Amino acid sequence: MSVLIKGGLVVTSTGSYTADVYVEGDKIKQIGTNLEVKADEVVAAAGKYVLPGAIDPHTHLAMPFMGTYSQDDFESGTIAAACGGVTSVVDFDLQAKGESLLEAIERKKAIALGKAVIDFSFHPAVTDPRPEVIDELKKAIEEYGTPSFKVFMVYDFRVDDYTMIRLLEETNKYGGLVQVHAENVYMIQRMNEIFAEEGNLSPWYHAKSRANIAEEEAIERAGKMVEMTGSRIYIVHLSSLEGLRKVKKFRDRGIDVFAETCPQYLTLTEERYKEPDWNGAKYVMSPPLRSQNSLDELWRGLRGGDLQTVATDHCPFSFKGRKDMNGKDDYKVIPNGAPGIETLLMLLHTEGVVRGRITKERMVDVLSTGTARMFGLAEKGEVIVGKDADIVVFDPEQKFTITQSRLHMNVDYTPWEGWEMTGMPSVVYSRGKRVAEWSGDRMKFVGEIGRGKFVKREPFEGF
Ligand code: DUC
Ligand code: ZN
Ligand code: ZN
Repeated sequence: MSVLIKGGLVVTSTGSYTADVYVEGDKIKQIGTNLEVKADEVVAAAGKYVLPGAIDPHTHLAMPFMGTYSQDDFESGTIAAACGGVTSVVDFDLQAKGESLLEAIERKKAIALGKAVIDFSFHPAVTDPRPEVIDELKKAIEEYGTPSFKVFMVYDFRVDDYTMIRLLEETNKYGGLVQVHAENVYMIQRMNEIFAEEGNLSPWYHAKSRANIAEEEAIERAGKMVEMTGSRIYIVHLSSLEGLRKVKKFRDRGIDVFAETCPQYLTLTEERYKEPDWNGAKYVMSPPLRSQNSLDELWRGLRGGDLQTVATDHCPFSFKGRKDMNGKDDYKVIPNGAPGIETLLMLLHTEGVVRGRITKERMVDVLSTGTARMFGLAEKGEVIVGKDADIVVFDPEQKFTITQSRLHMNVDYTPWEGWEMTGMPSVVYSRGKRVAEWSGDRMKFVGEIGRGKFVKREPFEGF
């Protein structure tokens, strides 16, 4: 199978130029002007962008959480991803008690293989840090192809600071990267007690119980552990102005604190928690949505390079049946998470590029090229000869109104219902195969269930 994409604007993280892109099999084979090659499929791309497929390095597919499961599995979740222009996901793989990292990886692989429509990898999430698990990190980095490891500073499955220090030491030795959900669990616990005594239990108090200071403190502590060990760390879903200031402070001193943010923190504010009739529950995620000040500062951090990636934290629970499964009386029992895997690229383009907050080249960096480099996805993230043909032919003028019924995620709402988008994928390729295309007023999945493969990633090489 071969594809010739003719006359599009190839967007890279450092610049853009008009060219033809020729794909043969899984790979990008040639890039040039007026290429004289025959292809099975020819795409006229004048006026369109040729982008590397987005990589979502933060998803929770088919994950057990808060007494239920995140609702998208590897089939519905990756179909939605493909329809949004996401061509790889790196999903969190929560280690169960007593499991080795390899067992956790093989268990989740069995769940994903035969279902995923795009390529995938995993970040093992260390929840049971037995000495033999710490010893296993080297193998996970060098042999299993999973060089990044998630730890939580909150939730029942959190790790303590000693464990984080040990993980930082080991990953530093072998080329690994620790990713951290940074919130101070005791500050949150105390705020929960105070709000319970006051009878303040609506979704608004979810946000107030997980105040900016809880994120700020945890980042400070994590950063100090990095300073102590000389290692590096990646803060997932950074949400607050105060958290970003901490990240900057470390980075200005040459300490490798990297950070990701998510579309929800770049586009929505805590005002959403005030929506009536339990609607605020739709936005109950951790960390919570913040104020406009934080939102504005996150865009500046993205533009200036203090934030290196944008990911979704896709963890969907339907409004009816899941967000209310434990009643409507207490924010603490609402399953935490929101859908977003399908709306990543369109939101970054509309809210970022069209509104002049970032360039299209920076968008490519934070969604694809930088993400591939951060997480060792050596074959992904750039439209250059030799890489996997994970390509989005993107129409920067195409309008789309975000509407739940036109999306593919297995959930009954989207936080961006009614938002007007400018710029949508025309065609999406995953390793040279068409997986999604624009069709009338929405994206249509045209790929093959189960074609996605597990990708072994390379050790961290610096960023
Ligand atoms: N936060 C969420 O909102 N959902 C999944 C896990 C997390 O950390
Ligand atoms: Zn998290
Ligand atoms: Zn998450």
